[in-house]
Amino acid sequence: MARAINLARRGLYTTDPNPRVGCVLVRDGVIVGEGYHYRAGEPHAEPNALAVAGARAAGATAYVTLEPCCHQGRTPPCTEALIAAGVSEVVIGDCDPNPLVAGKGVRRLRDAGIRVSTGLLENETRRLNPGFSRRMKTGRPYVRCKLAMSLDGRTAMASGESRWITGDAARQDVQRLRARSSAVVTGIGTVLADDPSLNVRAPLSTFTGVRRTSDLRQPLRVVLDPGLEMPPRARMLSLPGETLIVASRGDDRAKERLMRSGAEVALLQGSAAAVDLQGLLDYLGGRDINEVLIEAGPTLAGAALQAGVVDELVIYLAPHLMGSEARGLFNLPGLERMRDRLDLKLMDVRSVGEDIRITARPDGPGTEGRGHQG
Ligand code: AOF
Ligand code: ZN
Repeated sequence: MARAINLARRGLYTTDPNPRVGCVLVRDGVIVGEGYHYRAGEPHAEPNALAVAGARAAGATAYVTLEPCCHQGRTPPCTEALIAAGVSEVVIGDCDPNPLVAGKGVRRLRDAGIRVSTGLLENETRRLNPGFSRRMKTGRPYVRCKLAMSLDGRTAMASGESRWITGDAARQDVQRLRARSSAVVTGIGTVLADDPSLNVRAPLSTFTGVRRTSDLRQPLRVVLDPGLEMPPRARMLSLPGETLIVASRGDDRAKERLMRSGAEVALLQGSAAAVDLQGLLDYLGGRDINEVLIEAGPTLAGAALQAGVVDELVIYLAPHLMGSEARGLFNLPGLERMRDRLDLKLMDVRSVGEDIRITARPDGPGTEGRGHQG
């Protein structure tokens, strides 16, 4: 199963909106075939592994990171392929949360006389697809919030200057976060201040497993722009990939101007100052968005954290001090007592080039029972 997980990871940047899945076929203690899902619309992990094994699949055990599908989607059901090949046992990591499959794949295999067990390396297999499982279970995406700060917790000088806080390696790491995400979300404040590109542009070698540059998808760029202030000449509008402007107030002329610049405009619930984040996640889930990356300033990052919509924080910590005039990481008004603090749980800490990357999840009141994917 560990091998199947490594295979599944080769689809990290390309399977979206499908899950990343790996499969290893073993007969008499020898691997006779292996495969993984590469792109939606192309074969799933199991048929790829079966094609390698050929006749040696008969009597083999299949280790699959996700419950084999039993429905006709863009591709035929994997359960039927495993049955036809004469596989005698299937060992599954995580159950498929897709209601078209959930549990039915296991049943179909058992009904055909195949021995089936589930839950092997379940946490690790589940971690492959935090967004896919969240969306299948709740209709909403999994949300990461990426931030870069100095050792004294600052993110921009008082002037707004912020390029660059972290070094090359950390910025390349952010490219990987973007490339695995279905959407990157920012606020109009960041667009007006920095005119960011929010695209995937690192060399192909940055993205393990991607075979051709054209297989790499540009995440949907989402700008939260309650009052529709987006400049039609913003840099991101001239780049490959789609840009979605989310407003809560409609001005037809501004809307038309933006649409002529190639943007899509959606009107969602919200006030003149902010788009409603819960509604935004429902909307993005409805568009098959699995993983969302928030790359924004302290206002949107703070609002997202306080609204309880952040599942994971990725914070790059750079070894310099920006001083007391510089701006902080989050706007979190209203915290006065120690008991008001927002607790975080550290999930991972590691060096990335000269910087340190901290992965954490909110662990405070109001975050229980939100089904974190660890
Ligand atoms: C598997 N093995 O490798 C994957 C599975 O439209 P399709 O045919 O690609 O089906 C997509 C659905 O199939 C997806 O929502 C998920 O439930 C399952 N993905 N299943 O047996 C795989 N990628
Ligand atoms: Zn399948």
